[in-house]
Amino acid sequence: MSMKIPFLSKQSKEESDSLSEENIPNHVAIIMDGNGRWAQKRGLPRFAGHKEGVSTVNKIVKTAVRANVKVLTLYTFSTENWKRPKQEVEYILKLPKEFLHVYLPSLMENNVRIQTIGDFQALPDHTQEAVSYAIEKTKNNTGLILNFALNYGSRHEILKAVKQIATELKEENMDMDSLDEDTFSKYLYTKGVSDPDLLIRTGGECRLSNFMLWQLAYTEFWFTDKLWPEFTEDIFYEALLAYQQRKRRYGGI
Ligand code: V0D
Repeated sequence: MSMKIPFLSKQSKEESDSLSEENIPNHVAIIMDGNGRWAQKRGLPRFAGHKEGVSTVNKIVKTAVRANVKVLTLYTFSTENWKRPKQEVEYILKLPKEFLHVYLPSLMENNVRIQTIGDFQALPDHTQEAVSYAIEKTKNNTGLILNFALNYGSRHEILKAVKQIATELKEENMDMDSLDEDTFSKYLYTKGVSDPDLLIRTGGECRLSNFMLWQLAYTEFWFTDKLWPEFTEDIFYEALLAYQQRKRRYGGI
């Protein structure tokens, strides 16, 4: 007579293939790569990919709300993106206004609060105005924090913190002994929000590209070849499931 040895059975405890309501990552950060390539593959201009990417943002925000994620950080524009052709940069910097014109009402309905990280003042006035309006409008919402990384670069963020701290030390507003990791974190754009639990990068590259270097120290990484405009609710669930399976795995040791 044969008997299955429980701890060798196929359905081991880390293999559960359905998403649990427990252990949803608090904070998910996404590098939304592959928009230009998506368009070029179809013989379309790159901006068509960015436009399609905007509608994917809307879908994934809704999924994050439904999954009860607390913070969703999206890498929309890096400090390196200024090096792209002028026309492409100009197009991209109009997307926040376009996005908000279409989706702000549904963000309000979903109780979503908009925030940003990055060098906001260096963005064109029209971009700042559209985003500031949405931040103000959603500031009392208590649901998902939708955090757009706009003109964000992590080394710049860290250097800015170091310079501010150095000034405070020099002016004797801080003493060196009180400077620890928690204090340092308060000088970053992300002050007040927890570190990401899960980082997703679409578009097939497996690198951080100057994104949240300090904040990602303990984060689970999940990469997919899917291009951002092809990213769906199902793929998002797949990433959440992978996260939960990893958690269960070392929860078991
Ligand atoms: C282009 C894929 C939404 C990534 C998504 C300015 C590249 C579409 C926003 C947005 C961008 C930002 C702030 C806000 C509301 C919406 C956005 C940029 C690029 C860079 F308050 N999509 N999106 N911003 N893309």
